[in-house]
This record gives sequence, C-alpha cells and structure tokens, in this order.
Amino acid sequence: MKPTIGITCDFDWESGIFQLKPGYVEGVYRSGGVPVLIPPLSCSEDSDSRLDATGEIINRIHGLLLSGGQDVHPSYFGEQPHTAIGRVNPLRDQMELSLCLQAVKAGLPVFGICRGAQLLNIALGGDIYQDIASQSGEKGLICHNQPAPKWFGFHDVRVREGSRLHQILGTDKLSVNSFHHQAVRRLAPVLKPAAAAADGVIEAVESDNRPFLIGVQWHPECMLDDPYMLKLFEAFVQAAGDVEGGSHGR
Ligand SMILES: [Mn+2]
Repeated sequence: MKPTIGITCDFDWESGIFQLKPGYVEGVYRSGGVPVLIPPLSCSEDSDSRLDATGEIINRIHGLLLSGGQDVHPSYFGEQPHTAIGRVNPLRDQMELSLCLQAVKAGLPVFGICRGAQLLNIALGGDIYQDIASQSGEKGLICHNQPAPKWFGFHDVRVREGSRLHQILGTDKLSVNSFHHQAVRRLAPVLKPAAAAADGVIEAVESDNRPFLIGVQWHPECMLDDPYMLKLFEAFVQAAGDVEGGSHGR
C-alpha cells in the first residue's frame, strides 16, 4: 500500500470553514503518497476525548505534514504576546502540538512547513522570535516577506553540509521563497539547524537520528516545479513508505 500522509489544515473561525492551499496535497500526491486532511478538532469540555481522537489519527497515518498558517501562541514557550504578533488560532495550536508530539513519539516522519517548522521546534522544547525584525537585534536583516509571486525563489539559503537536508537535496545553496515574520530562535534539544539565510535566520531544522524530522521555513509546496522542492516531498513520502512497509516496527 501507499503511505497515508496526514496534512494539518486551517479552520477559519470567521467563516466557519476548514481550509488548505492545494500545494500541500499536490506535493504529497505527486510523490506517491495518499494525502488526507486533518482538521483541528474543536475543544470539547472533556479534553480526554479530543486527545484520544489525536491518537486515533496518528494510528491511521504513516507521516505527518504540518502546514503553514498563523502564529503559534507564545504561551507555549512561556511568553506573553509581542505587539507585532499576527493572527493566532488556538484550535490549531492545541491540536497540532499534540499531533506533533504523538507523531514523534510514534517514530513517524514529520515534515513541518513555515508555521509547521516553528511548531515542531516549539513542541520539542525550543522557541521562536515572535517577530524577527523587532526581536532578533540583527542589523543586516534581509527581506523575509517577499513582494513577489509565491513560486519565486526570492532569497538564498545555505544548506549545512552533513545535514539530512543536504543529503536529500545534494546542494549547498538553495533559492527559496519567503513569507514569514517569525523564525526559530532557541533550537529544541533534539533539533539541529539544517539551513540558514545570509542574515543568520534559521531556515531549516532537523533531527539526524530520526527517519525524517525536518522543518523548513519556506514554502516548497508553492514551488513544486522546482526539482529541489519536489525532492523534499519525495524524501518525506519515501520515509513514510518505510513506516507503512513495517520497517519501523508498526
Ligand atoms: Mn526567509
């Protein structure tokens, strides 16, 4: 069987609609995975039943894709909201942090994109800049919110030699799109930096003792015609295929 990839999606509380941009589904599908959307389940009075649902979902998938979206509430890394914080979605935060932890515990491949990369770092004990421009103290910041089409590689990143990311991509330098005002600050103990922009902003994180645990700050799902971006999805789906095939003990 082909591996099933659970993709987290957004809930727009104003319109009451679950939503996801199609590139995430397309990237998984093009890489031979079976994409299924995971909605953020609403908070119930009985929080145990919600956590059970999360566990049931984890039991049914072979890989978890954490999609992009709003800012994670800073209470999850012990801070109050900064004045420059963007929209926050409490339903997504709770559900995705729980899914992420359980997926890692179960040894599933996890691929975090943009918010997903930040959430991965927070879930595992790291933190983020709530707003790079006002918090990083970096004078030579480059533009991370591109005034250009989403598919356009806007700034370069350096891929760390010896990293899993480097192994997958086979390149030191990558041109990526950029739509973020937050970024990983203190790395979670199990994560290492895998790529950085010229200003030092961490653009990718990974764990090297896991089948596939990678977060990227850019949006590869908007650049699927770029062979490097498709390679990322392919490596993720392949790792999920190993789980499906039973070589990771499931
Ligand atoms: Mn960037």
